[in-house]
Amino acid sequence: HDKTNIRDLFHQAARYGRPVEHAHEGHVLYVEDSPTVARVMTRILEGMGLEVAHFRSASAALTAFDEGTWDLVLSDILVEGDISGMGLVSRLRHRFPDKTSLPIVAMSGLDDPNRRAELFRLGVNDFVTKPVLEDEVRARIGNLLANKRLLEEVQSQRQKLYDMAMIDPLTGLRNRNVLAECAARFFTEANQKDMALSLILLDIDHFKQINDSHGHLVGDEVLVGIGELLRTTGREVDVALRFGGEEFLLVLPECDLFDAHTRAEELRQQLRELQPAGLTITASFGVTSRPCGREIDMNDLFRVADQAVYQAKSEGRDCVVS
Ligand code: GH3
Ligand code: MG
Ligand code: MG
Ligand code: MG
Ligand code: MG
Repeated sequence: HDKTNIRDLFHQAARYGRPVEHAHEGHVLYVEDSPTVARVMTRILEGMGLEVAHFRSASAALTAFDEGTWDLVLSDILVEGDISGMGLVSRLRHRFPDKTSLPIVAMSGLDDPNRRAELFRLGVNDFVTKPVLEDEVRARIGNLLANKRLLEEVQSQRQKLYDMAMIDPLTGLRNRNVLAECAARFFTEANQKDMALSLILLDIDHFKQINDSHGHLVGDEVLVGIGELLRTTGREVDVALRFGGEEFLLVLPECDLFDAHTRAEELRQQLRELQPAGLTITASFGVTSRPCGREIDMNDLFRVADQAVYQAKSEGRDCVVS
Protein backbone atom coordinates (compact mmCIF):
# COMPACT_ATOMS: atom_id res chain seq x y z
CA HIS A 1 0.00 0.00 0.00
CA ASP A 2 1.15 3.50 -0.72
CA LYS A 3 0.65 6.32 1.77
CA THR A 4 -2.71 7.47 0.43
CA ASN A 5 -4.11 3.99 0.55
CA ILE A 6 -3.10 3.41 4.14
CA ARG A 7 -4.48 6.80 5.14
CA ASP A 8 -7.77 5.95 3.42
CA LEU A 9 -8.00 2.64 5.21
CA PHE A 10 -7.34 4.14 8.63
CA HIS A 11 -9.76 6.93 7.87
CA GLN A 12 -12.42 4.36 7.13
CA ALA A 13 -11.61 2.29 10.18
CA ALA A 14 -11.89 5.33 12.40
CA ARG A 15 -15.14 6.31 10.77
CA TYR A 16 -16.77 2.97 11.47
CA GLY A 17 -14.93 2.15 14.65
CA ARG A 18 -13.82 -1.31 13.55
CA PRO A 19 -10.61 -2.91 12.38
CA VAL A 20 -9.15 -2.35 8.95
CA GLU A 21 -10.27 -5.03 6.48
CA HIS A 22 -7.66 -7.37 5.12
CA ALA A 23 -6.73 -6.65 1.54
CA HIS A 24 -7.95 -9.27 -0.88
CA GLU A 25 -6.14 -10.73 -3.81
CA GLY A 26 -7.65 -11.85 -7.03
CA HIS A 27 -8.84 -11.16 -10.53
CA VAL A 28 -12.38 -10.00 -11.05
CA LEU A 29 -14.15 -10.39 -14.37
CA TYR A 30 -16.56 -7.49 -14.37
CA VAL A 31 -19.40 -6.91 -16.84
CA GLU A 32 -21.17 -3.57 -16.88
CA ASP A 33 -22.44 -1.53 -19.82
CA SER A 34 -22.74 1.78 -18.00
CA PRO A 35 -19.37 3.56 -17.92
CA THR A 36 -20.37 5.59 -14.86
CA VAL A 37 -21.33 2.56 -12.78
CA ALA A 38 -18.24 0.73 -14.04
CA ARG A 39 -16.01 3.57 -12.84
CA VAL A 40 -17.50 3.57 -9.34
CA MET A 41 -17.47 -0.22 -8.99
CA THR A 42 -13.93 -0.56 -10.33
CA ARG A 43 -12.74 1.96 -7.74
CA ILE A 44 -14.47 -0.03 -4.98
CA LEU A 45 -13.02 -3.35 -6.14
CA GLU A 46 -9.54 -1.95 -6.63
CA GLY A 47 -9.83 -0.40 -3.17
CA MET A 48 -10.25 -3.95 -1.86
CA GLY A 49 -6.96 -4.92 -3.48
CA LEU A 50 -8.53 -6.71 -6.44
CA GLU A 51 -7.54 -6.52 -10.08
CA VAL A 52 -10.44 -5.72 -12.32
CA ALA A 53 -10.96 -6.57 -15.97
CA HIS A 54 -14.02 -4.66 -17.14
CA PHE A 55 -16.12 -5.64 -20.16
CA ARG A 56 -19.09 -3.85 -21.63
CA SER A 57 -20.73 -6.94 -23.08
CA ALA A 58 -21.32 -10.51 -21.96
CA SER A 59 -19.84 -11.98 -25.13
CA ALA A 60 -16.55 -10.10 -24.63
CA ALA A 61 -16.50 -11.36 -21.03
CA LEU A 62 -17.11 -14.95 -22.15
CA THR A 63 -14.11 -14.83 -24.47
CA ALA A 64 -11.95 -13.32 -21.71
CA PHE A 65 -13.20 -15.94 -19.27
CA ASP A 66 -11.71 -18.75 -21.34
CA GLU A 67 -8.41 -16.92 -21.73
CA GLY A 68 -7.70 -16.06 -18.10
CA THR A 69 -8.05 -17.33 -14.56
CA TRP A 70 -10.63 -15.59 -12.46
CA ASP A 71 -11.42 -15.44 -8.78
CA LEU A 72 -14.80 -13.79 -9.02
CA VAL A 73 -17.30 -12.73 -11.64
CA LEU A 74 -19.40 -9.65 -11.12
CA SER A 75 -22.06 -9.12 -13.74
CA ASP A 76 -24.68 -6.57 -14.46
CA ILE A 77 -27.91 -8.25 -15.59
CA LEU A 78 -29.27 -5.80 -18.14
CA VAL A 79 -26.38 -5.40 -20.56
CA GLU A 80 -26.14 -4.43 -24.21
CA GLY A 81 -25.36 -7.10 -26.77
CA ASP A 82 -26.76 -10.46 -27.80
CA ILE A 83 -26.10 -12.24 -24.48
CA SER A 84 -27.83 -10.99 -21.34
CA GLY A 85 -26.32 -11.08 -17.87
CA MET A 86 -28.65 -14.01 -17.20
CA GLY A 87 -27.25 -15.83 -20.23
CA LEU A 88 -23.72 -15.11 -19.07
CA VAL A 89 -24.39 -16.47 -15.58
CA SER A 90 -25.92 -19.64 -16.95
CA ARG A 91 -23.07 -20.26 -19.38
CA LEU A 92 -20.33 -19.56 -16.85
CA ARG A 93 -21.92 -21.74 -14.20
CA HIS A 94 -22.26 -24.51 -16.74
CA ARG A 95 -18.56 -24.32 -17.56
CA PHE A 96 -17.57 -23.89 -13.95
CA PRO A 97 -20.02 -25.67 -11.62
CA ASP A 98 -17.95 -25.27 -8.45
CA LYS A 99 -19.64 -22.30 -6.79
CA THR A 100 -17.07 -21.79 -4.08
CA SER A 101 -14.13 -21.75 -6.46
CA LEU A 102 -15.78 -19.33 -8.85
CA PRO A 103 -18.20 -17.03 -7.06
CA ILE A 104 -20.55 -15.14 -9.35
CA VAL A 105 -22.25 -11.99 -8.14
CA ALA A 106 -25.18 -10.56 -10.09
CA MET A 107 -25.94 -6.89 -9.99
CA SER A 108 -28.99 -5.03 -11.14
CA GLY A 109 -30.94 -1.83 -10.73
CA LEU A 110 -34.10 -3.79 -11.29
CA ASP A 111 -34.77 -5.90 -8.21
CA ASP A 112 -37.57 -8.22 -9.29
CA PRO A 113 -37.91 -11.08 -6.75
CA ASN A 114 -38.82 -13.65 -9.43
CA ARG A 115 -35.81 -12.81 -11.51
CA ARG A 116 -33.66 -12.83 -8.43
CA ALA A 117 -34.84 -16.37 -7.65
CA GLU A 118 -34.07 -17.39 -11.21
CA LEU A 119 -30.55 -15.96 -10.92
CA PHE A 120 -29.89 -17.99 -7.77
CA ARG A 121 -31.25 -21.09 -9.53
CA LEU A 122 -28.82 -20.44 -12.38
CA GLY A 123 -26.01 -20.44 -9.84
CA VAL A 124 -25.11 -16.95 -8.70
CA ASN A 125 -23.68 -16.79 -5.19
CA ASP A 126 -25.03 -13.37 -4.38
CA PHE A 127 -27.05 -10.48 -5.67
CA VAL A 128 -26.54 -6.76 -5.14
CA THR A 129 -28.79 -3.93 -6.15
CA LYS A 130 -27.78 -0.70 -7.81
CA PRO A 131 -27.02 1.91 -6.72
CA VAL A 132 -24.55 -0.06 -4.64
CA LEU A 133 -23.91 0.52 -0.97
CA GLU A 134 -20.14 0.44 -0.90
CA ASP A 135 -19.74 -1.20 2.51
CA GLU A 136 -22.29 -3.86 1.72
CA VAL A 137 -20.81 -4.80 -1.63
CA ARG A 138 -17.33 -4.94 -0.11
CA ALA A 139 -18.54 -7.21 2.69
CA ARG A 140 -20.47 -9.51 0.35
CA ILE A 141 -17.59 -9.88 -2.09
CA GLY A 142 -15.13 -10.21 0.80
CA ASN A 143 -17.13 -13.12 2.22
CA LEU A 144 -17.16 -14.95 -1.08
CA LEU A 145 -13.43 -14.50 -1.56
CA ALA A 146 -12.77 -15.65 2.02
CA ASN A 147 -14.76 -18.85 1.37
CA LYS A 148 -12.86 -19.43 -1.81
CA ARG A 149 -9.53 -19.01 -0.03
CA LEU A 150 -10.63 -21.36 2.73
CA LEU A 151 -11.59 -24.03 0.21
CA GLU A 152 -8.22 -23.64 -1.52
CA GLU A 153 -6.42 -24.10 1.79
CA VAL A 154 -8.44 -27.23 2.56
CA GLN A 155 -7.75 -28.60 -0.91
CA SER A 156 -4.04 -27.96 -0.65
CA GLN A 157 -3.91 -29.59 2.81
CA ARG A 158 -5.77 -32.56 1.41
CA GLN A 159 -3.30 -32.82 -1.46
CA LYS A 160 -0.40 -32.68 1.01
CA LEU A 161 -1.92 -35.45 3.10
CA TYR A 162 -2.55 -37.53 -0.01
CA ASP A 163 1.06 -37.09 -1.12
CA MET A 164 2.35 -37.99 2.33
CA ALA A 165 0.25 -41.14 2.35
CA MET A 166 0.79 -42.21 -1.25
CA ILE A 167 4.21 -40.98 -2.36
CA ASP A 168 7.50 -42.47 -1.27
CA PRO A 169 9.67 -39.51 -0.22
CA LEU A 170 12.93 -41.20 -1.21
CA THR A 171 12.23 -42.10 -4.84
CA GLY A 172 9.18 -39.93 -5.54
CA LEU A 173 7.39 -43.03 -6.80
CA ARG A 174 3.96 -43.87 -5.52
CA ASN A 175 3.94 -46.43 -2.73
CA ARG A 176 1.88 -49.56 -2.16
CA ASN A 177 -0.98 -47.53 -0.72
CA VAL A 178 -2.00 -46.68 -4.27
CA LEU A 179 -2.44 -50.37 -5.12
CA ALA A 180 -6.09 -50.29 -4.14
CA GLU A 181 -6.58 -47.27 -6.43
CA CYS A 182 -4.72 -49.02 -9.26
CA ALA A 183 -6.75 -52.13 -8.77
CA ALA A 184 -9.99 -50.19 -8.93
CA ARG A 185 -8.82 -48.27 -11.98
CA PHE A 186 -7.22 -51.05 -14.03
CA PHE A 187 -8.51 -54.39 -12.83
CA THR A 188 -12.18 -53.51 -12.95
CA GLU A 189 -11.91 -52.36 -16.56
CA ALA A 190 -9.63 -55.22 -17.62
CA ASN A 191 -12.01 -57.77 -16.12
CA GLN A 192 -15.08 -56.16 -17.66
CA LYS A 193 -13.61 -55.82 -21.14
CA ASP A 194 -11.35 -58.87 -20.91
CA MET A 195 -8.30 -56.71 -21.60
CA ALA A 196 -4.64 -57.54 -21.10
CA LEU A 197 -2.98 -56.37 -17.89
CA SER A 198 0.44 -57.30 -16.56
CA LEU A 199 2.58 -56.86 -13.50
CA ILE A 200 6.35 -56.72 -13.25
CA LEU A 201 7.72 -57.13 -9.75
CA LEU A 202 11.42 -56.62 -9.21
CA ASP A 203 13.60 -57.14 -6.21
CA ILE A 204 17.19 -55.85 -6.08
CA ASP A 205 19.77 -58.60 -5.75
CA HIS A 206 21.85 -58.75 -2.58
CA PHE A 207 20.84 -55.26 -1.59
CA LYS A 208 21.65 -55.90 2.03
CA GLN A 209 25.29 -56.37 0.99
CA ILE A 210 25.29 -52.98 -0.73
CA ASN A 211 24.13 -51.36 2.50
CA ASP A 212 26.59 -53.38 4.54
CA SER A 213 29.60 -52.61 2.32
CA HIS A 214 28.85 -49.01 1.26
CA GLY A 215 26.44 -47.68 3.87
CA HIS A 216 22.73 -46.89 3.82
CA LEU A 217 23.16 -43.55 2.06
CA VAL A 218 24.71 -45.29 -0.93
CA GLY A 219 21.89 -47.84 -0.71
CA ASP A 220 19.43 -44.97 -0.83
CA GLU A 221 21.18 -43.51 -3.87
CA VAL A 222 20.76 -46.85 -5.64
CA LEU A 223 17.04 -46.85 -4.83
CA VAL A 224 16.68 -43.28 -6.14
CA GLY A 225 18.43 -44.26 -9.38
CA ILE A 226 16.15 -47.23 -9.91
CA GLY A 227 13.11 -45.12 -9.11
CA GLU A 228 14.13 -42.66 -11.79
CA LEU A 229 14.74 -45.44 -14.30
CA LEU A 230 11.26 -46.83 -13.69
CA ARG A 231 9.62 -43.42 -13.81
CA THR A 232 11.31 -42.21 -16.98
CA THR A 233 11.15 -45.33 -19.13
CA GLY A 234 8.11 -47.14 -20.44
CA ARG A 235 4.70 -45.89 -21.40
CA GLU A 236 2.79 -42.97 -19.96
CA VAL A 237 -0.04 -45.24 -18.76
CA ASP A 238 2.22 -47.55 -16.76
CA VAL A 239 2.27 -47.10 -13.02
CA ALA A 240 5.54 -47.61 -11.15
CA LEU A 241 5.40 -48.14 -7.41
CA ARG A 242 7.95 -48.64 -4.73
CA PHE A 243 6.28 -51.66 -3.22
CA GLY A 244 8.58 -52.14 -0.27
CA GLY A 245 12.19 -51.57 0.76
CA GLU A 246 14.00 -52.71 -2.38
CA GLU A 247 11.02 -54.05 -4.27
CA PHE A 248 9.34 -52.23 -7.11
CA LEU A 249 6.15 -52.98 -8.96
CA LEU A 250 5.05 -51.94 -12.44
CA VAL A 251 1.40 -52.12 -13.36
CA LEU A 252 1.05 -52.32 -17.13
CA PRO A 253 -2.47 -51.90 -18.49
CA GLU A 254 -3.23 -53.29 -21.96
CA CYS A 255 0.05 -55.14 -22.02
CA ASP A 256 0.14 -58.91 -22.53
CA LEU A 257 2.60 -61.40 -21.08
CA PHE A 258 4.88 -61.36 -24.11
CA ASP A 259 5.24 -57.56 -24.11
CA ALA A 260 5.59 -57.44 -20.33
CA HIS A 261 8.34 -60.05 -20.46
CA THR A 262 10.12 -58.03 -23.17
CA ARG A 263 9.79 -54.90 -21.06
CA ALA A 264 11.20 -56.69 -18.03
CA GLU A 265 14.17 -57.94 -20.07
CA GLU A 266 14.80 -54.36 -21.28
CA LEU A 267 14.65 -53.11 -17.72
CA ARG A 268 16.99 -55.81 -16.52
CA GLN A 269 19.50 -54.71 -19.14
CA GLN A 270 18.99 -50.98 -18.45
CA LEU A 271 19.43 -51.59 -14.74
CA ARG A 272 22.72 -53.41 -15.31
CA GLU A 273 23.96 -50.41 -17.31
CA LEU A 274 22.60 -47.79 -14.92
CA GLN A 275 25.45 -47.96 -12.39
CA PRO A 276 23.71 -45.93 -9.67
CA ALA A 277 26.26 -44.62 -7.15
CA GLY A 278 28.90 -46.14 -9.43
CA LEU A 279 27.86 -49.71 -8.59
CA THR A 280 26.71 -52.51 -10.83
CA ILE A 281 23.24 -53.41 -9.63
CA THR A 282 21.07 -56.29 -10.73
CA ALA A 283 17.57 -57.36 -9.86
CA SER A 284 15.33 -60.39 -10.15
CA PHE A 285 12.12 -59.94 -12.10
CA GLY A 286 8.76 -61.69 -11.86
CA VAL A 287 6.27 -61.09 -14.66
CA THR A 288 2.65 -62.10 -14.77
CA SER A 289 -0.46 -61.32 -16.80
CA ARG A 290 -4.16 -61.43 -16.33
CA PRO A 291 -5.43 -64.69 -17.87
CA CYS A 292 -7.96 -64.26 -20.67
CA GLY A 293 -11.60 -64.89 -19.89
CA ARG A 294 -11.16 -65.14 -16.15
CA GLU A 295 -11.78 -62.51 -13.48
CA ILE A 296 -8.77 -61.89 -11.34
CA ASP A 297 -7.93 -59.32 -8.68
CA MET A 298 -4.72 -57.49 -7.86
CA ASN A 299 -3.87 -59.77 -4.94
CA ASP A 300 -4.15 -62.95 -7.03
CA LEU A 301 -1.95 -61.52 -9.74
CA PHE A 302 0.53 -60.09 -7.26
CA ARG A 303 0.92 -63.49 -5.57
CA VAL A 304 1.92 -65.02 -8.90
CA ALA A 305 4.46 -62.24 -9.55
CA ASP A 306 5.90 -62.71 -6.09
CA GLN A 307 6.39 -66.44 -6.70
CA ALA A 308 8.08 -65.65 -10.02
CA VAL A 309 10.54 -63.33 -8.24
CA TYR A 310 11.24 -66.06 -5.72
CA GLN A 311 11.95 -68.45 -8.58
CA ALA A 312 14.21 -65.88 -10.30
CA LYS A 313 16.20 -65.63 -7.06
CA SER A 314 16.61 -69.40 -6.89
CA GLU A 315 17.62 -69.54 -10.55
CA GLY A 316 20.64 -67.36 -9.81
CA ARG A 317 19.19 -63.80 -9.78
CA ASP A 318 19.59 -61.10 -12.52
CA CYS A 319 16.93 -62.79 -14.62
CA VAL A 320 13.27 -62.57 -15.62
CA VAL A 321 10.76 -65.30 -14.78
CA SER A 322 7.26 -65.25 -16.23
P1 GH3 B 1 18.02 -60.89 -2.25
O1 GH3 B 1 18.92 -60.89 -3.43
O2 GH3 B 1 17.66 -62.26 -1.80
O3 GH3 B 1 16.81 -60.05 -2.48
O4 GH3 B 1 18.86 -60.25 -1.07
P2 GH3 B 1 18.68 -58.83 -0.43
O5 GH3 B 1 19.87 -58.54 0.39
O6 GH3 B 1 18.37 -57.82 -1.49
O7 GH3 B 1 17.35 -59.00 0.40
P3 GH3 B 1 17.04 -58.79 1.92
O8 GH3 B 1 15.55 -58.90 2.00
O9 GH3 B 1 17.84 -59.71 2.75
O10 GH3 B 1 17.50 -57.33 2.23
C1 GH3 B 1 16.85 -56.20 1.80
C2 GH3 B 1 17.56 -55.01 2.35
O11 GH3 B 1 17.02 -53.80 1.86
C3 GH3 B 1 17.49 -54.94 3.84
C4 GH3 B 1 17.15 -53.52 4.13
O12 GH3 B 1 18.00 -52.94 5.09
C5 GH3 B 1 17.33 -52.83 2.83
N1 GH3 B 1 16.46 -51.67 2.70
C6 GH3 B 1 15.11 -51.64 2.73
N2 GH3 B 1 14.67 -50.36 2.58
C7 GH3 B 1 15.76 -49.58 2.46
C8 GH3 B 1 15.96 -48.17 2.28
O13 GH3 B 1 15.01 -47.37 2.20
N3 GH3 B 1 17.23 -47.70 2.18
C9 GH3 B 1 18.31 -48.56 2.25
N4 GH3 B 1 19.51 -48.04 2.12
N5 GH3 B 1 18.14 -49.88 2.43
C10 GH3 B 1 16.91 -50.39 2.53
MG1 MG C 1 -26.79 -2.38 -17.53
MG1 MG D 1 13.14 -58.01 -0.92
MG1 MG E 1 15.07 -60.87 -0.10
MG1 MG F 1 16.52 -58.04 -2.60
